[in-house]
Amino acid sequence: MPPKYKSKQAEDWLDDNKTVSRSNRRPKKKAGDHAESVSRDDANAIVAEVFPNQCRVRWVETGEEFLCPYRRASVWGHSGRDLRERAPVAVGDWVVVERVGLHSGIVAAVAERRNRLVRQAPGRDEEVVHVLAANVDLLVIVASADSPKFSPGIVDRFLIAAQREKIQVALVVNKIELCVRGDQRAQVNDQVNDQPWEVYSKLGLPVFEVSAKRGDGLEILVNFLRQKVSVFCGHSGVGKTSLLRKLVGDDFGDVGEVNLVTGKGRHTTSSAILLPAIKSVEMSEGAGIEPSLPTNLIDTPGVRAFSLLGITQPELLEYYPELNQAGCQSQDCTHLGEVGCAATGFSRHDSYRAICESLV
Ligand SMILES: Nc1nc2c(ncn2[C@@H]2O[C@H](COP(=O)(O)OP(=O)(O)O)[C@@H](O)[C@H]2O)c(=O)[nH]1
Ligand SMILES: [Mg+2]
Ligand SMILES: [Zn+2]
Repeated sequence: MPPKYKSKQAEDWLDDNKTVSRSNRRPKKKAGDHAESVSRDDANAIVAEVFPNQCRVRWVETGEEFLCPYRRASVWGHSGRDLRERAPVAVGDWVVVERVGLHSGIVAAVAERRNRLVRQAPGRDEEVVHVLAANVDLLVIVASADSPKFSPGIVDRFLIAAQREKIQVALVVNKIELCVRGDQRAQVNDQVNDQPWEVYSKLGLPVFEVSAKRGDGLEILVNFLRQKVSVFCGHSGVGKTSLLRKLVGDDFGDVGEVNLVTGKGRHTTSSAILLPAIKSVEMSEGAGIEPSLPTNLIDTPGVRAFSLLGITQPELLEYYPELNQAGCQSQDCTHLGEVGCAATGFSRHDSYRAICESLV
């Protein structure tokens, strides 16, 4: 049964008024009220997409997918976390599905999570969060070399959020074919400037320069993604979906526009979606080793940033080690306009200042 949407206008059902009021009526959790978490080994399916009151799950054994409702009472609050989550399951959650008939079932329990990527739910009070994805191995921050111009600000927001959750990060710079190569720049400028993303390699991040359009760098990237669960994030228009199409193969429909199960238009602009696993046959080609884990990729349309809730200015500064090593006059320089600050002019200084200002 396809998901039914009550409001055509609501771009994001998770944020519409009906959902808000419904969840407000949810009885407050009492101590000991949490549903029991199960172990990951007991789970038999993974959540691929979340809808109101139901989700698309992928059966681990067969890879078969179907929509199933979740029993709110048994899955809600399973994690016993500090912040309220606006949906009881998230993409990437391992779940126990009780089969009902051949092609349906009910989510009866959710396994304990390893980690989660969280954004603040728009239009909701501060304590309600949207878990965009759970149990991820890698956050792939996608940016473009040009169109839109490379922006450290958005990269840093994703980077810091992932590092706080101890999730490994990689930076993918797409549309590399639009970029003037170093030797050509030298002719124009008489001086080779660093690309604005080179600071991230210096910080120890794996950086991949690719072109979804021409195919440059995709083989190296897919090798890196092998057997991991990776979430692709970044500014809209940088080419996430185009890249994922190339990596997974073209047969998965219009991600971000069309629901894979129903073929109907998606009514959400900000929910994650787990793509079909990259087939092990393709993955093992040439390598000669049969991988034991599938390569799972998650697309995120319309997510601008993750929540940096609770981060303080000194903590933020820890993510900018190069500013602290700039050689400012004062050892305790916050790099926010002090006399004798040497950090101005660093490529990530503006991004640091902007995030700082948004914390106040
Ligand atoms: N020149 C160039 N354009 C690209 C490349 N990859 C994607 N695009 C274009 O960038 C636009 C946005 O791509 P899309 O995949 O929808 O971006 P998303 O919003 O990040 O998912 C589309 O017009 C793509 O054709 C690339 O490698 N080079
Ligand atoms: Mg997209
Ligand atoms: Zn300074």
